[in-house]
Amino acid sequence: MMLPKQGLRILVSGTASDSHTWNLVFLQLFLEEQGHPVTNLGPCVGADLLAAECLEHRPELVVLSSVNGHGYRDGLTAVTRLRREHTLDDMPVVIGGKLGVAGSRDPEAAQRLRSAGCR
Ligand code: B12
Repeated sequence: MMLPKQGLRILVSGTASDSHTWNLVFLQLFLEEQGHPVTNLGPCVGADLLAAECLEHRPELVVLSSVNGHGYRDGLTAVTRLRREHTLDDMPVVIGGKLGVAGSRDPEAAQRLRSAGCR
């Protein structure tokens, strides 16, 4: 894929219940190394704060990261809240890390996240 010269303006964020930070730092450094300017909101970001920051920064991509095992539940709440902001309809939201505690992929959970507005 050809990237725009300036890269994408990316907002990286932890999820509401997740206090882990190195995942966020790693993602920020990795994305910056690829040429993308990154705003990192840090850990424990609730859905309303995330929406407010997205309205202010207007990122071209939101990267949600969770590793504490509540990524599915927190992510669903976050993306559902973001999709209430119709001026952000074009803003892609992705989520990754560890979305549950089972240690295996859950295709149904992934599908529910996509249906709620993740890509
Ligand atoms: C360090 C650590 C902590 C530190 C965090 C310090 C800090 N400031 O961040 C402390 C001690 C505070 C901590 C606390 C807890 N932890 Co902890 N922690 C870890 C540990 C050992 C390392 C995590 C880390 O920093 N990794 C380094 C980063 C760079 O890698 P990463 O986190 O894996 O992130 C990468 C990938 O996940 C991926 N990724 C992440 N997000 C995204 C997003 C996208 C879109 C993509 C593509 C990729 C991606 O890319 C990242 C970079 O490579 C892991 C175990 C392990 N070895 O992974 C447990 C672990 C994550 N912790 C765990 C748990 C349960 C907790 C607690 C809930 C424990 C408790 N009962 O209190 C609390 C969290 C409380 C909360 N409210 O969130 C569990 C999670 C279980 C699960 N998901 O199934 C783990 C896996 C340990 C375990 N095996 O049980 N923890």
